[in-house]
Amino acid sequence: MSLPTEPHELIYFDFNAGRAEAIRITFKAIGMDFKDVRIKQSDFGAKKKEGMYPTGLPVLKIGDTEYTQSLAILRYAGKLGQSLKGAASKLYPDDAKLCLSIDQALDVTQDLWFSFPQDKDEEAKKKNRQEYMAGKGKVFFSQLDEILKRTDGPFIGGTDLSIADLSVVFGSLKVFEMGFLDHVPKTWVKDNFPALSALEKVVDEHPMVTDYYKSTA
Ligand SMILES: N[C@@H](CCC(=O)N[C@@H](CS)C(=O)NCC(=O)O)C(=O)O
Repeated sequence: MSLPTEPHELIYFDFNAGRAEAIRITFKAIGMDFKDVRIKQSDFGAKKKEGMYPTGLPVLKIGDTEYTQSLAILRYAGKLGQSLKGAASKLYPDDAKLCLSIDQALDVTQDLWFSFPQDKDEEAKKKNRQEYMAGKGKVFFSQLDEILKRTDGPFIGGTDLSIADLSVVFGSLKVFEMGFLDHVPKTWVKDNFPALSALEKVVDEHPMVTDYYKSTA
């Protein structure tokens, strides 16, 4: 199967983490031509008021059709790579059991963010985030840690980098580490789940990731 030739446009915020970064890296790794559209946070509110992006970003436009849901888009990118040769073919492997762990990790992160406290009141936000990270949030991280430790590693699927590693690292770990989350220490993951921090290091050093950042420098 060859890669699609219809124009692909991936729309997200202008930062190198969050829900679209794993998709950007996967598209690059499989050689998929796409337009990387980055919206400034300050412009987003006006676009929402116009009725755009009602369920948030990222959005993948293929031709005139808009697709939402970051993990569906990420799996699409991973599946496109399956027919290629080498490491790109293993990003979303054709192996049901391996994909059970990969998909489990992806869905755990979706639950983590779905429940993450977002109160307008700063005191309530602080209290709820601290409680969350000591309770349910920690349970989600424990699940990720357990999934990672199912194999001898270094990746979630064992020896090969997958879309789950990219998503866990860029969609979750970096978001903590970059200090986007008020009232949660940047070092929270490192302090509580060193194995996940070690995953971040091997992902950062993987040629697919370093090649991607070289290409965008
Ligand atoms: N389940 C959706 C959630 C999308 C989502 O909430 N995106 C955030 C950014 S990471 C957003 O756009 N929030 C602003 C909004 O929804 O208006 C997905 O995974 O794509």
